[in-house]
Amino acid sequence: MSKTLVKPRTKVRPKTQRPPLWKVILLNDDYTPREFVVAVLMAVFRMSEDEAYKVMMTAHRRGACVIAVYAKDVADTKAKEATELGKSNGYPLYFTTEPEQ
Ligand code: TYC
Repeated sequence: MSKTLVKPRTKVRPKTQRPPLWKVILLNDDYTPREFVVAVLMAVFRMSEDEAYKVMMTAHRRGACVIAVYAKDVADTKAKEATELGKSNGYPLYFTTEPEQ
């Protein structure tokens, strides 16, 4: 009697867990110059000047603007770095983070 070998046709594909995303939020204030906010957005968040200007004006008009989403450690690091840039130049510019949804 011959034994039939049956090869499994399905592959086990473990689901890769995507890290939860965190938003970086820019808050408006009355003292930081507009050009400085634009420069920080370009330097830390790699925005074009046009993009940075639009984001800055949204925060200026509405009080806050979501800039981007990243993994938590990246979001925290960028928010801290951008806030520090303001602080070291004597401005109260502030970036915060919060989980998406
Ligand atoms: N409101 C500031 C001004 O009039 C400019 C500004 C915009 C500051 C956005 C912070 O997140 C900000 N000089």
